[in-house]
Amino acid sequence: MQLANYIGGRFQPALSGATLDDIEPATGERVAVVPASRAEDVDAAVRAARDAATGAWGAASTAERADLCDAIADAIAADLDRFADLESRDTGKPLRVAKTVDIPRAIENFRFFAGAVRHSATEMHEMADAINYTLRRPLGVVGLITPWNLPLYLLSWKVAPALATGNAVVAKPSEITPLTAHALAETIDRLGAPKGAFNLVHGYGHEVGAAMTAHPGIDGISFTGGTATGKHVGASAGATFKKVSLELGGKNATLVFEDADLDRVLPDIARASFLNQGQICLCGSRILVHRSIHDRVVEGLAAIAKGYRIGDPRDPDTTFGSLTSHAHREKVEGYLALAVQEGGTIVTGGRRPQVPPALANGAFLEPTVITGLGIACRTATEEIFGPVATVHPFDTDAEAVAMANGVQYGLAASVWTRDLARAHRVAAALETGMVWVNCWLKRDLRVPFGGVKASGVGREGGKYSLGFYTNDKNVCIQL
Ligand code: TXE
Repeated sequence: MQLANYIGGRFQPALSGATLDDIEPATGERVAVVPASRAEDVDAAVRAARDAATGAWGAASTAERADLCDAIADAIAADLDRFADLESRDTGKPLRVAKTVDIPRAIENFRFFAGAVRHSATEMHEMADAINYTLRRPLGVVGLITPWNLPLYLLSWKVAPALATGNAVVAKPSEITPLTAHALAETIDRLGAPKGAFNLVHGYGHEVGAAMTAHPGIDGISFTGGTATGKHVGASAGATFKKVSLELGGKNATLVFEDADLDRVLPDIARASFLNQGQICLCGSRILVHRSIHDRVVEGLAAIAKGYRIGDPRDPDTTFGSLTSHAHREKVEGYLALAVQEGGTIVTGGRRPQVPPALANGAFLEPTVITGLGIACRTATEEIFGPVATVHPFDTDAEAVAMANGVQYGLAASVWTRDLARAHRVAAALETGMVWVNCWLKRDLRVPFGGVKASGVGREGGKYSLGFYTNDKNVCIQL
């Protein structure tokens, strides 16, 4: 496949002609040649976006914008199999996960924000001798920078509210997983959206991403990615007074209390560790377990981890695919070596699995459970972002909360208990943006999504996204 940038309604190569290779991680083979764009391409996209924002797209009504989002949702739904196939090839995730999680969520994101703007209202504040009303205006041109773990799922989580609120978009997907972003551009093009409303610039983060965050013509940046990159993005966007939303890494605790119904919840706890090969910012990679049930939880998790069917992501029976890239697998393997140095015991996993010859060059790694590590060691506190869970015993609720909070991150946590009072108490004490009780990754798109501490700044979802992509303007009228 030969991918192109999409700028001002035209598909085009990088202005320099440079390209980069997109590798299928399950086979190690090239799937696409992608523009390796530079600042000049970003500049062209920003100009096209600005023209749209001040032209036909800026003049579109709320209903027209919502209709476009609904039409995008319908078009992706009609093409679900192709989108899922592209996502699976690009990321190494099982096709069934792409079909049942990633692409359905992308569809839902467009539908949800179409409905959200159709039904949103602004406020009026009455005084004795005056009234105030609030106008809500799009920021103008927004830059959306997204990662490789849930490519279309996360891109659509930003594109949908950005377009629905009337912004023109310059999007940059991860250079590792550009396929579904390209398919989205083709879809939007086919639907005849106003030129420049949606622009796509492919390329490396340090070139395209950095040019976007520094560009004076971009009014807001929404970024999802690693915490180290997020620091650069925040600093650069701050220097040009852009509105910024940062959804960064996590090292999320799974707190399992002695009264949890283990037979029922262990599969969910394992899913929280290993879904998408553990490459979700919300994954529960630090499992804190009451000492009285520690061994049962470890045995149960290990049994589930061993039961995954690792292999060809396209095989409908596969439940565990490859990591997203070979470089990423090396990073994760580095943490496995570190875990052993730090005194950990690998209870299960930790190796490259046996796979069919066609996948011999794939970036596969077994789901791994580690015990015996100190709670403050690097393996237990740094984001690994792979299929690696460490298990740690605790004796009291207070100790569990202190252990959960003892990391620089603060994205999410899950609490597993049948004691409702304990659930409320612990949820309130956790330093995170989100807490799940007896569930994980249950998502209502209206609720605030985001983290505290090094996990980010700002919230996405429902009215929070509508707020981010707009500026409120108060008008005060003397009666
Ligand atoms: O992500 P990056 P990487 C974590 C995870 C992972 C680590 C590094 O721990 O191992 O981050 O992953 C673009 N200015 N997460 O290096 O770099 C980049 O091109 C502007 C957690 O792959 O954060 C891509 O489009 N943009 C996470 C996007 O940023 C830049 C998901 C994310 O890539 C840039 C992914 C720059 N200077 C990784 N440099 C989550 N929160 O879900 C890169 N980019």
